[in-house]
Amino acid sequence: MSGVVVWFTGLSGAGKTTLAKALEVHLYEAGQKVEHLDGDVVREHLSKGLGFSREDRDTNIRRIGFVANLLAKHGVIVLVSAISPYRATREEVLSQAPRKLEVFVDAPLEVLVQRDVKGLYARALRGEIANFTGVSDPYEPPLNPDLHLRTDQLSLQESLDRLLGALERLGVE
Ligand code: GGZ
Repeated sequence: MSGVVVWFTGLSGAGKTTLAKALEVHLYEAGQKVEHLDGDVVREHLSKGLGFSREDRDTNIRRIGFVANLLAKHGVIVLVSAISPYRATREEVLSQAPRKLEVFVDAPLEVLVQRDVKGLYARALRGEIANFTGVSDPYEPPLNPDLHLRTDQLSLQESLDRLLGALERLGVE
């Protein structure tokens, strides 16, 4: 049985990494083969040296997509958490996945600015970070995601339940 690519897209601080980690633990404990590719982590290794221009972001996403699709072809459930701001690039890489779930991790910008766990929004709003997604760089939301999770309205457990339901509908128990 082929694996699945679960692709979490959304702004910085929306909850992509948190959700992917929670799902990873759950699936691992259920005995599934699971891998997590996180944008932040990939940028320290496979995508080291890339910046945040459109070209560099697309290169990053194509690299992540390439690895995710390879793993998924071998039966792994691959969880990707990356802003992946450009719709066409997401669609391009996901069109090559054997099975996929596109998950839009969403919260209003005001909430993200309030959360600002890493202080990045404050710095971006002061103009100290150029091309910051949602502030000074575009984010193109999915038009028809498989799941749309409003993390300012759902608990982590509620989001996890929806993810597990969507995986079940794909035949992953
Ligand atoms: C967006 C940035 C930027 C800019 C640094 N714009 O929330 P984080 O901090 O920990 O994760 C974000 C990460 C974005 O990497 P991705 O690989 O997910 O981006 S993309 O999919 O667009 O390639 C954020 C931090 O890097 N960060 N500068 N200018 N996020």
